[in-house]
Amino acid sequence: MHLPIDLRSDTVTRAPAAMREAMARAEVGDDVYGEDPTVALLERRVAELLGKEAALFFPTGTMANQAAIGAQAGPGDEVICEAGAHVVAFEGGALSALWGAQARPLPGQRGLLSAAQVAAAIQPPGNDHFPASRLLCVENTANRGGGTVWPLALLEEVSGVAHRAGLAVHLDGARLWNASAASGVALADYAACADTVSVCLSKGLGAPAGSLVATSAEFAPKLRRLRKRLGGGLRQVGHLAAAGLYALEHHLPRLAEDHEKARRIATALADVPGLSVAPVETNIVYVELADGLDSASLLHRLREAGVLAGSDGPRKIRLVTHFDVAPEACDEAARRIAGCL
Ligand code: TLP
Repeated sequence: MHLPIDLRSDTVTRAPAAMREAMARAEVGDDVYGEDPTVALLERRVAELLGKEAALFFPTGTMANQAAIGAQAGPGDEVICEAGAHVVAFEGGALSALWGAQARPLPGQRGLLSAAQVAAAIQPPGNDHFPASRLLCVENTANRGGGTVWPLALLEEVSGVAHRAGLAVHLDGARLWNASAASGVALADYAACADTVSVCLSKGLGAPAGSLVATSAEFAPKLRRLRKRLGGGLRQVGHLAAAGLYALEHHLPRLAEDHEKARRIATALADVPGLSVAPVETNIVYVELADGLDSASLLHRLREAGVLAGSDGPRKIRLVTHFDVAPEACDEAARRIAGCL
């Protein structure tokens, strides 16, 4: 029995044997006491990569994002973001449920916002009618935008508008690694645009779990306190941190391969009647379906044909490449998709 070709997400990877060995060998301690040397090493390494003074380990990207948001926005505050942003569209309503803040979602261009849009959305101060604009959230790469990469100059411009108006900026960098691999822009240059930056080890990097938020030394204790409140204070978490360190050393340099695989799929599907393939910038391929096709039944047929894909609404499917799928499997997946229409 062949395993299906799994393109649902880059989260589906399984830790390779060498990563598991690194996890088993990790020196650990109780991280709530600040005594886990491996998590401390990972936090230092990520802070350094992102050019920040501190970084804090979280179990998930969702908790990392929400702790960063909760530390910077509260009841009655407005959080400006792109309408499809993970922080508002995919985190179970946490923004309002946990923090009492409200979202100001703006329609983006492939997940990106313009400086003029952000400037126009910031509430003028001193009027009791308006919520207080407190935080801008940006996502790089923009997942639902199509794995799009923010041009650094645009990100600087947009975050500059927010900062000058007194807002904080959070960068959801679950796939910041992919943005940097695709553009050649240093991670730290992107991170410099934001006060808090979340990154994930469990997406393209292939670790089983783990995210970090990088920020200033002054801000880190506030985040740590919220992490505890959310139940994210972990004990011998060095086992997971070891997977993260392994992933940074061995998988980070390979991300361009995932981008190449995504381009292969896009190229193979480009001329297939009934499909419209969005431009591919990193490891995410969105495909719009023509009239008469719907994603739920196509996903079902694909599953029967041994391809797992995701959907985004009734007329769009998502294919994500990762290190557990070979280039030839990507070609085969494209053939099977064309055969299922
Ligand atoms: N994204 C997942 C799904 O939740 C959609 C995926 O398969 O793409 N930020 C961004 C930009 C993300 O894409 C994700 C996960 C997260 C945050 C949340 O990370 P986790 O799943 O670790 O909570």
